[in-house]
Amino acid sequence: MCLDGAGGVVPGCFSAVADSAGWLSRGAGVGRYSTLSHDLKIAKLNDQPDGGDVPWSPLVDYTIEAAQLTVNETNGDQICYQDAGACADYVIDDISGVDLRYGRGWIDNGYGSVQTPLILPLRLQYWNSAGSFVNNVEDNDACLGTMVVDSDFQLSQYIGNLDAGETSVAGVASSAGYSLVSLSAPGYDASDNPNDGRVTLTWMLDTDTSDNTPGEECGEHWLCYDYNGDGFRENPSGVAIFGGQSDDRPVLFLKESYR
Ligand SMILES: [Ca+2]
Ligand SMILES: [Ca+2]
Ligand SMILES: [Ca+2]
Repeated sequence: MCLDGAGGVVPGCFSAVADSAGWLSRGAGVGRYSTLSHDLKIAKLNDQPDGGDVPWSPLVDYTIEAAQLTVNETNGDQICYQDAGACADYVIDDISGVDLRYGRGWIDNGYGSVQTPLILPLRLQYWNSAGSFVNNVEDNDACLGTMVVDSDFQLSQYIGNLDAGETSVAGVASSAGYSLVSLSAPGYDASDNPNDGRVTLTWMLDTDTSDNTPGEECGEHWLCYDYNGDGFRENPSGVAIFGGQSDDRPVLFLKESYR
């Protein structure tokens, strides 16, 4: 919703923060001004993507206002940054090279045997110009790509004979646009019954809910999404189902493979 459809940007889409700005030194004709910390945040204004959320590349101006750059010396002199003979804003114009996308994480549900590890694909997606979520193959776990690590996952909502501790995240393998999250085989309990049942795997993108909108499970992370359409965003999650298997009956499990 950042694009207004007329070449402009919707108010509230951008917010900028600059801290620790000030003069490092001033001398005869030369001043060094520093903004040590500054960031630009682009808000997801809507929980479901629309035509204004297609990939786009903004041109950004970075402005230090004239008032910040004006110094009143004790001897009455006034020093400022000048443009065309008058105190002026200092502007770095049309900064480009940023590609903005409306993203979400997506974990597929999976079904497998209690005897084998179960792999759930986690997709790093964005909303494309055709109005679909697609895997972001440029998010490839390299450089500034999204880091997917096993300690960020949580297992909860155990159902059936599958109990806490009977399966765990055994590993994560990341590729361009997706990761494969492997859950260990639950096996059998002490009575030799299969630990069959289901568990919810959640990618915990927002572990501090204190700064979220009330009712929102996941606030500021760009890959959170309103999966159930209730107006609040959640962490990505999927359900792993482990099936029991009788000894006298062949069972086939369908698996997807990725290359
Ligand atoms: Ca059990
Ligand atoms: Ca938060
Ligand atoms: Ca929701």
